[in-house]
Amino acid sequence: MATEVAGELNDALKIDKSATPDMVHAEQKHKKEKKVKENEKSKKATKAKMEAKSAGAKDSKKDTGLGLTVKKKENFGEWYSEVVVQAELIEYYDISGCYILRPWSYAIWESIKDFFDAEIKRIGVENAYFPMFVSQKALTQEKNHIEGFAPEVAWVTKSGDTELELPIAIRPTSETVMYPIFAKWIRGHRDLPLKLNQWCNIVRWEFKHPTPFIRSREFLWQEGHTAFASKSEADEEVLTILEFYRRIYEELLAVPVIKGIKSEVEKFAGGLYTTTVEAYIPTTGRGVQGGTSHCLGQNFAEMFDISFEDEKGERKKVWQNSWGLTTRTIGVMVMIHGDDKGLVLPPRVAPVQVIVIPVPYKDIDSNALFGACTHTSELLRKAGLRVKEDTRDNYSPGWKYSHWELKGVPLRIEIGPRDLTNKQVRVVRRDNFAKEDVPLSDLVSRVTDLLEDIQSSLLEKARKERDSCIVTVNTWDEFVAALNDKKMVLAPWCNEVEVEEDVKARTKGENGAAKTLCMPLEQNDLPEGSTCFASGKPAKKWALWGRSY
Ligand code: 87F
Repeated sequence: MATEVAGELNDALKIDKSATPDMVHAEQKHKKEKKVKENEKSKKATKAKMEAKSAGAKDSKKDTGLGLTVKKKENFGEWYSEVVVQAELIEYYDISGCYILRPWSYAIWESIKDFFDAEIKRIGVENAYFPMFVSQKALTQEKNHIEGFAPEVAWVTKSGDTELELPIAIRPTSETVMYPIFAKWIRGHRDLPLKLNQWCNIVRWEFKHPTPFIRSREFLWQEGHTAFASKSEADEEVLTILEFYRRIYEELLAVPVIKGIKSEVEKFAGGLYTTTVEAYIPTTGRGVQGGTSHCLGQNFAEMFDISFEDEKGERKKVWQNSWGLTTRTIGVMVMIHGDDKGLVLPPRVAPVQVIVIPVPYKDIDSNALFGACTHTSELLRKAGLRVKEDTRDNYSPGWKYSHWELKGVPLRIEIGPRDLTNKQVRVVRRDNFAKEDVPLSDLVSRVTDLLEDIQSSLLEKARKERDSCIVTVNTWDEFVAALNDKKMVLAPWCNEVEVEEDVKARTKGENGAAKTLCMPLEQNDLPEGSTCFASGKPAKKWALWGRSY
């Protein structure tokens, strides 16, 4: 199985020989220069947005916290900014591109972390922590790797008023931090495989417009770095990790993704090949890279002299992988499931799965009501659910409904005097607002079922919508039409660097150019004689194209 898939990866890599590293790097350099130019434009837009935001903060709707002032479909950018703040995921900060992750979003990150951490430990990966500072020498050791990214590296140049003798970089990723140490630790075949992961923050001084979770200058991630004696072991791990990433999106966040291989233009330049999970935001029609799992080949082993003595006493270079998943996951989930009332959280990652709200009526005995709320939440908590009671007496039940809807809690339980009499509770779903009365005797099993149903119907709904936005085309005209219709486009492709560059140039507009998102691992048959939609040359693969974040 592993070799079959590795063969598949290799096939995808059989691309035109004209894709020299120089060309790829020239393209990346061009990309960065363009970004720098965009900087000024983007700064102005941010300022205007922040001003609008503070003006908006004064209006009464926001003061009372009673909901969003914009609709998702009408102004997606504004809607997103409002949701992340009002749902208490994010607090803004006075450095552009840096955001505070509040407990509500940090808890979601912890769910992702708990899942992934357990899975990688099962396959023998160990956690470690390496410093956040990189010497200039180490950072620039592997030139291919850093060249295109150089403008995004942040440097420490001073301590107090004194210039440092040599500037020190803040890690934008840790290949160059870890690999000199790998060279020291790996001596013989018994030191392999070496499989390390770290949970940390990194800094990339992006010049594109920042967006909470999706593109920020500092973010949290995990980065895995592994070294093997053989390529086949490395190939196999690349796909194992990619499958964990797919499961994080689909099973935890209820976000459908497509697994694939990046084109030569889009892959990590320092590596051999890059695999990815790609998500799609229907409201903007943009693809979004969800996480990448790279086979680095022996490139870094060469540069950092990471070698081992094999069983025959011969010196060999190691085969390496690196893989990363960031807090962008949270932004993708918000964009896909959120609605005009705010966040919609999949139960598996919701910090609170059930909110219990007492609904007092006139001068009814509120002790009995509060007692019923406590009893209800204890029953559910004992069943392992995350439950909270909102018994604050300075807010009305209606205000609380809106508040917890805004925060995306999957289920709300309302308990009023009539429910006390009938030994039942009223349960309301966040995803479709369906209401039902549940007898206390059925509480745990019904609530558990409902949470599972919400989890699966969020994924199903998102998948249906995503699938309806994938258009298969064969010609350039069909391609352009689908792209302008905010679709992702599946097209037969010759897999040539110049052709991807040409498609980018021809689709460049206000909304950014189209690029390949990936070549899906699951490939439909390419009929005999299929030609590339863009070049007319023989097609080698189905590629997924789109505009992206
Ligand atoms: C920005 C500045 C400097 C991305 C950068 O994807 C260097 C880089 O190397 C850089 N932005 N990258 C590629 C990161 C590759 C790889 N690293 C480990 C991952 C996953 C985790």
